[in-house]
Amino acid sequence: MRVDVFTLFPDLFPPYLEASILGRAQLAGLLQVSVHNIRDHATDKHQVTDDEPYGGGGGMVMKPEPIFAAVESVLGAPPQVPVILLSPQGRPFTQAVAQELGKLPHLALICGRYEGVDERVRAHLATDEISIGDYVLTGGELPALVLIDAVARTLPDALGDPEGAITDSHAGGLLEHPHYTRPQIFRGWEVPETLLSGDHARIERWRRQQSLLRTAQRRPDLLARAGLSKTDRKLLDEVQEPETK
Ligand code: 9D3
Repeated sequence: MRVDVFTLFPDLFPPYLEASILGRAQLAGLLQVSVHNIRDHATDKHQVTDDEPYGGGGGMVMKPEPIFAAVESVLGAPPQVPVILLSPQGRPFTQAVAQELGKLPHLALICGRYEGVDERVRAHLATDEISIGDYVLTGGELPALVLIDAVARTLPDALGDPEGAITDSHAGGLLEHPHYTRPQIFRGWEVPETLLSGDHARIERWRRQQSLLRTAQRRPDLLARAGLSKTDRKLLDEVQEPETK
């Protein structure tokens, strides 16, 4: 999969993209991320990329020309790949969206800064607009990294762990069960006895039960959409407090 990122802050990308799973996916040729500086496509002598909003008001707006020039110089005019604008007004990013984007061979990401980008970018260059959640960030760069990370994890073989992508939290629709490693007792806090039993059926049952309980307590919205089997319902009823049901 190929991803072209367009930003005023290209230096923010390499350290994260080169580390860990994303770095490995790129070295393995599964993922190729190219980062392009929008400022390189500003045509005036001072390489200006923002300007005051028509109609007045505070803040600055990203000019359309450098963004169109940057995207079209890399991808042609009009671009033949999906062009995603990261913006607070976009559709919510979810695991389902990550999986949908993971099927594409190539996509482009435009990161906004300042108060926003000129509406003509949204209307005539972007083919999609995505937000990563309802909180205010400084620009689209962190959202772009979040999107790349989540999409890369959906690529076959990207995790070097064939089960990783399936058992990931959210991929299965429920929160994960608790995890423990050595030591067996840390500051007097013990690992649940079931996990030490060696009884794999019992361990799986306990994990499923914990997963259901956590989801019920913390994310009832997820539980409602998970479609519990009769067995799941019984497991949950066994551990749930009557007043939380
Ligand atoms: C101070 C300006 N804001 C008025 C409430 C509007 C605003 C403009 C630009 C708020 C944030 C930003 C920069 N954010 C993004 O470009 C962005 C973003 C985000 O802030 N939250 C979640 N997802 C995204 S995707 C892009």
